[in-house]
Amino acid sequence: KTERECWDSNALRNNFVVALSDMYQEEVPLYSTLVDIVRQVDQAKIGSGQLPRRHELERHGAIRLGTGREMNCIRRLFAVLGMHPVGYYDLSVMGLPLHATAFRPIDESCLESNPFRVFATLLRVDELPFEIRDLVETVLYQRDIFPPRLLQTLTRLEAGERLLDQDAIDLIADALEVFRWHSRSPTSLVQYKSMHSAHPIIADIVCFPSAHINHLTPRTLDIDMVQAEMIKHGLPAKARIEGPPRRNCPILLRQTSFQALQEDVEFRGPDGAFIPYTHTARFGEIEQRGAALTRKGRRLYDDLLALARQRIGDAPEGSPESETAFAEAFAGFPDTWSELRAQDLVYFKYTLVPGSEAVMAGRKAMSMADLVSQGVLSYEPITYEDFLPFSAVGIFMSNVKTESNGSSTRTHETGPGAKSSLEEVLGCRILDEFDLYRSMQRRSIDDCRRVLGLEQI
Ligand code: OOG
Ligand code: NI
Repeated sequence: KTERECWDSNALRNNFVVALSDMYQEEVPLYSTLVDIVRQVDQAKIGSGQLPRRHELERHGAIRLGTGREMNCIRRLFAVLGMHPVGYYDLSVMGLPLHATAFRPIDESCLESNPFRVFATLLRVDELPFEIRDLVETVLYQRDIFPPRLLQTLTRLEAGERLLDQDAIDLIADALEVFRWHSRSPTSLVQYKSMHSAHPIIADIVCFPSAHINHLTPRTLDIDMVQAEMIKHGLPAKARIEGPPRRNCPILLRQTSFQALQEDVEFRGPDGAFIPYTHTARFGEIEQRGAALTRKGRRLYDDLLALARQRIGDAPEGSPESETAFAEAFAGFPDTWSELRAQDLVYFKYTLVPGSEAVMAGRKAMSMADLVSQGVLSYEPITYEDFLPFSAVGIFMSNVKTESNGSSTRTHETGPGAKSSLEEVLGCRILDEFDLYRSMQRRSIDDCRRVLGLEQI
């Protein structure tokens, strides 16, 4: 991909995120409150310092789709915005056949420019119990959530046409339509109710005529402070922050949310007229991002999380017992950058310490350990750009009012077959997040090696 194209998609993504965030502030005023709280907390945190450049507009969103065609068109749209599917998430522990990927920029410079990501979940309709499948299919196959002009623009771009100014403006306007909330449902109240009682998420995915954004999440520098502020402002905050406990060296992702809102909606009644009802799905979330873990680090994280959960047992979420269990379990995860590096638990970006080349004195090879201990290279953790399936499930669950009788609950086929079926729907491979972090680290090492004139590090 050329520099120029990369710049274009960065500009498009940036404009799109601003427009989407504005739209969502109007749709969900509490999101606006949350953005204000985050801004105040982060400003207080850095004092007179400067926020990292990419931080100001950093957001992630989430959508839920009903058909393979929808997922495929979403992939095409996000490709134009410089966002590609990374990571496979199996969400079937929700008791529903759901799987997901995250669309995000992959190049370092694109991430730096605007790291917008969208978690996109697909309902695997074929795997639904047959009592509900027919209804779901009937409703889904009657809708088209994409404005025709948008699909035409995507086809033109894919054929190599360039985006002129008006095209870009139209593209962003049309893309917003895909994610806009509609309080009027084309579905009948009876249909809505039967889907809702099978599982509220089915009703949310199927009954509304868009891929409505269900939350938009700003990133904060201090999630504990934001959580405390949310409670102070009377927002219905989740009891516990998902992810690892607070640490010196932040890793992966910590997230919290406020509960979904009950919103006024309208469905068709028996005589075809609209009747007022309510629907609960959209919520607000915040996140704090830490370092990307290596596979080894991730295994340790997963083991400690399982250990904590086992110790917690039935203790309520957020209770002192459960917080202690978390803290004790995670004491097993090293908490200094040098130890995390020595044990190969985190990915790092290496840079040359200016003026340190003298140490080299014509050498052709030097180990990484020596280069670091002799002060030739310094390192900083690479930021985790992805999601955590357990947190995703926690967030999902905390926003579902389950009056569902669990009849749709059963186990679903998972594993490599499921991932390749999502790739087939997308029409492209899902990138592996570990590979991406590893090559970022490798590139930084190679750059240093070349400048130092070493054959090998
Ligand atoms: C997706 C939840 C996943 C996160 O931050 O982990 C997510 C959903 O509720 O549709 O956004
Ligand atoms: Ni989220």
